[in-house]
Amino acid sequence: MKPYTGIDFYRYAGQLTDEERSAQQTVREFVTASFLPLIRTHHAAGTFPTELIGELGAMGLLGPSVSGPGCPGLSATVYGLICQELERGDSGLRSFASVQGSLVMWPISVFGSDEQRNKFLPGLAAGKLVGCFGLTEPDHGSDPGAMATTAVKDGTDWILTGNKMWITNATTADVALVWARGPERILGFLVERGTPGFSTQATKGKYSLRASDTGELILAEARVPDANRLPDAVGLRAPIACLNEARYGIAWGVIGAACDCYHVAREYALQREQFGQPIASFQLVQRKLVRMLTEITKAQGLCLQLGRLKEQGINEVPLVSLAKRNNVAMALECARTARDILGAAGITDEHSPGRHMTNLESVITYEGTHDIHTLIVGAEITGIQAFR
Ligand code: TGC
Ligand code: FAD
Repeated sequence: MKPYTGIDFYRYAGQLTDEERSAQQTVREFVTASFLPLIRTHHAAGTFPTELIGELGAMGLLGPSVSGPGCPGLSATVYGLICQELERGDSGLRSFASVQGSLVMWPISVFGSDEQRNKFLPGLAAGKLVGCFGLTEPDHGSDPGAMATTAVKDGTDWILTGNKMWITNATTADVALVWARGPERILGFLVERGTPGFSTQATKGKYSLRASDTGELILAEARVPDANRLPDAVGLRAPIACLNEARYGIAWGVIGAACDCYHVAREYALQREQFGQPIASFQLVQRKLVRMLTEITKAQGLCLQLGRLKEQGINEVPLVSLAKRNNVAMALECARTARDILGAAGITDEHSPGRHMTNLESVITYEGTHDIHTLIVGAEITGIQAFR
C-alpha cells in the first residue's frame, strides 16, 4: 500500500499559510512514525498509549490554540488541522487532545483565575498533567442542565456530591473539571486527584474508542477549596462554550478518519482482483470511492471556512453544530463504505476502517448526539426550540 500523503482533491493546501501546512505535515509524520505502530496493540488491550502524552505536549499539540502560560496560542485553523491528522490515526488520540485542550485548558484559560492559569496550564500544555471534563451523568446526558451533582459551600470549601459517567481520560487525569449545581447556578470545579472523597473507575467492555480511557468520576462529598472553583464559569453557558470549542475540533478531526478510510479503500481496490480484474475497475466500486472523496472534499471546505470565521471571532454554536453533525455522519458513512470495499478483510484489525467505524459510533454520540445538533440548528433557523 502506498504511504498516506493526505487527501486534497480541491487543493485546499493553497489556502493555508506556511505555518498551517508545516504543522499539518509534522503531525502527519508523527502519527505515521510514532502512533500507528502502537494502535493495534492498544486497541486490542483497550488502553490509551499514555507513553505518547509527553511527546504530544513537546510537539505543542495539547491546547495549541489556547492562550495562557506555556500555551502555544496558534490559530484555530492550525488546531483543526492538528485534530484532522491525529484522528487519521485514531479517534481516541484526537479525543485525548480534544479533552485536554478544548475541555480543560480552554476553560481554565477563559474562566479561571491567574493562580489557576499559572498552576495548571503549563503542565497540561506540556503533557505533564492530564485533565478530564465531567459533565455527563448516568441519568443526564443530552440534557446536562438537569444534572444531579451538587456543590454546597462549607466555610472556604465546597462539598461535591454526585457521579459523572462516560468521562474521557477519567482514570488517567490529574485534574477533573467537574460541573455541579451550586446554590443558584451551575459552577465548575478543578478537582485534583487525591482530593478526599474523589475517585475514578474505568469503564470496561467497550467495542468503540477502545484506545481511549473512558471512566466514571465518583464524588462522595468531595471537599474542594474555593480556590479551585473557576471564578468566571457561571451557568450552563460555561460548559456549553467549552463544548463549542471541542465540537469545532471534532468537525475537523473526523475528516482525518474519513481520509484514512478512503486511502485504505482505494489502495485495496486497486490491488484486489475478482473476476480477473481489480475491483477498482468496477463501476459500483468507483461510485463508492467517488462518493467518499466528494463528501470528504465538501467537509474540508466547510471546516476551512469555519476556521477562518472563528479566527474573525465568529464562533456561534449553531455553525459548529452544523459542521460536527455533517462531518461525523460523513466520516461514519466513509468508514462503513471502506469496510464494505475491503470485503471480509475489512472485519479484522489488520485494516483500519473497521476500527474507525466503531470509534465513530461514539463520536456521533458524544459532544451532542447527531439529533441534538439537528435540533440546535433547527432552533436557530426556525426560532423554535424542539428539545422539549
Ligand atoms: P437552554 O436552557 O436554552 O440553555 C442552557 C444554557 O446554554 C446556553 N446556550 C447557548 N449558548 C450559546 N449558543 C447557543 N446556541 C446556546 N444554547 C444554549 C444558554 O445561554 C443557557 O445558559 P445559562 O448560563 O443562561 O443557563 O438549553 P437546554 O438546557 O434546553 O439545552 C441545550 C442543549 C440541548 C443544546 C445542550 O444542553 C446540549 O448541547 N446538550 C448536549 C450535551 C453534550 O453535548 N454533552 C457533551 C458532554 S462532554 C463530551 O461528550 C466530551 S467527549 C470528549 C472526547 O472524548 O472527545
Ligand atoms: P441520551 O441523552 O440518553 O440520548 C439517547 C438517545 O436519545 C440519543 O439518540 C439522543 O439523540 C436521543 N435524544 C435525547 N434527547 C432528545 C431530544 N430532545 N430529542 C430527540 N432525541 C433525543 N461526557 C462528558 O461529560 N465528558 C466526557 O469526556 C465524555 N466522553 C465520552 C466518551 C465516550 C466514548 C462516550 C460514548 C461518551 C462520552 N461522554 C462524555 C458522554 C456523551 O457526551 C453523552 O453520551 C452524550 O451527550 C449523550 O448522552 P447519553 O449517552 O446519556 O444519551
